[in-house]
Amino acid sequence: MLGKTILHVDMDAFFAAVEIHDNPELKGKPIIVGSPRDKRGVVSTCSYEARKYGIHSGMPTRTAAQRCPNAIFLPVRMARYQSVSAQIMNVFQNFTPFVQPISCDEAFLDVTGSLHLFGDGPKIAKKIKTAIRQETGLTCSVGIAPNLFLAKIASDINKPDGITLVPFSEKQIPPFLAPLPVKRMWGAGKKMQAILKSHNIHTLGDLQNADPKQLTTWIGENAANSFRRRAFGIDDRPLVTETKEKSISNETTFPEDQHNQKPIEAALLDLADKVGTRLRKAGYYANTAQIKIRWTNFTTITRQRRLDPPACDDQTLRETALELLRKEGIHSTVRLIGFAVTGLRETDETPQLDLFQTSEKQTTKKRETLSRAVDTIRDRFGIKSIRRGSTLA
Ligand code: TTP
Ligand code: MG
Repeated sequence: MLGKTILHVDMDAFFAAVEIHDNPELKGKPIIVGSPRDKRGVVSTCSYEARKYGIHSGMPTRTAAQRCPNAIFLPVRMARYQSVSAQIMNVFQNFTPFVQPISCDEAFLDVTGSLHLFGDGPKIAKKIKTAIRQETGLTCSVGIAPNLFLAKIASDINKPDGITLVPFSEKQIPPFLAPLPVKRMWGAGKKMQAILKSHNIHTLGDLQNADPKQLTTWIGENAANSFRRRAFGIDDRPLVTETKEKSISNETTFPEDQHNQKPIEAALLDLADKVGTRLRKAGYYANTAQIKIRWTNFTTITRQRRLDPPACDDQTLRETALELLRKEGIHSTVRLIGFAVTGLRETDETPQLDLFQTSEKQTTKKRETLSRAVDTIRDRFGIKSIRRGSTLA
């Protein structure tokens, strides 16, 4: 089983669907959004009814008009589509902060950390579809997969208004991909497709079975390697979120999966210390502390808590880390443990608090002074020179 759950969400016939939503009389008709029918220019997109005539994005509108004389041509209203796009992106944020917008109507979502909140991939996909429909009146299609490439391929398979779940077991992925035509693959431009076709490679299955050496002589080493990897569904690119929130994290994988509380807690406290030292060196305070646990079956969870007031001292970080771990409980064997602080800021001032110095704030100030003293000693004598008893366990 593979570890991440990635969704690719893509709106159906986006510009055309917005036009139909705004003018329901257009429903069920061949709608073309783009240049006027008698001018030079191309189709931006068209409704699924128009696609039956072979019309598609990028086709000259004059050709489209010939293929479907009673199509309705509408101009592009970009401002309107952009405002719908913003609504969609907002919906995504309700399900995960890890969103990578690809264009105005599609995005990747890493929902791995949201599974415990909303259910498995297909459940989240349904919830997102419902939320988008409620918010915008429009439909979208969703691909669910363990990586970006597979999710993107999948969202296209049951379009429109569909959900496609890619198998998550490594064995089942190549047979799932095998029947798909090569053109479904990113980077397989017209020229590349023609070369592959001339060597009888039409599907991803053909690519899987192709002799790597021969493939290299046909399309070059780089393309051959990357196409083969993709044909087998391999893709380890990370999702790149647009607004990268500042965070500091550390994690550790146990040499052997752990079930005992003591060593797991000791490892977590070590991580909290390391993160704390880096946090203070960077000159930040954090308003959120987060633990990450990867269980033996590779499912990964995160649990977080707000730090109020924002803190950077070891004791607060250690206490919060332990509290989060104990609350979750070690109900399975642990493969990896991690600790992170997010919501970093340069000051611990909070508007409400600074009206009067609260006792919590005085406590964290004292702890901070102590932690900074420890940092000075560690800087001179090394990280192991000064440790708390519980970490030694
Ligand atoms: P797509 O998601 O590629 O297409 P679509 O949403 O219209 O249809 P599908 O159901 O197949 O996803 O593109 C999103 C929007 O981007 C599309 O509605 C119009 C615009 N667009 C162009 O303006 N020109 C183009 O060549 C393409 C491909 C899209
Ligand atoms: Mg689309």
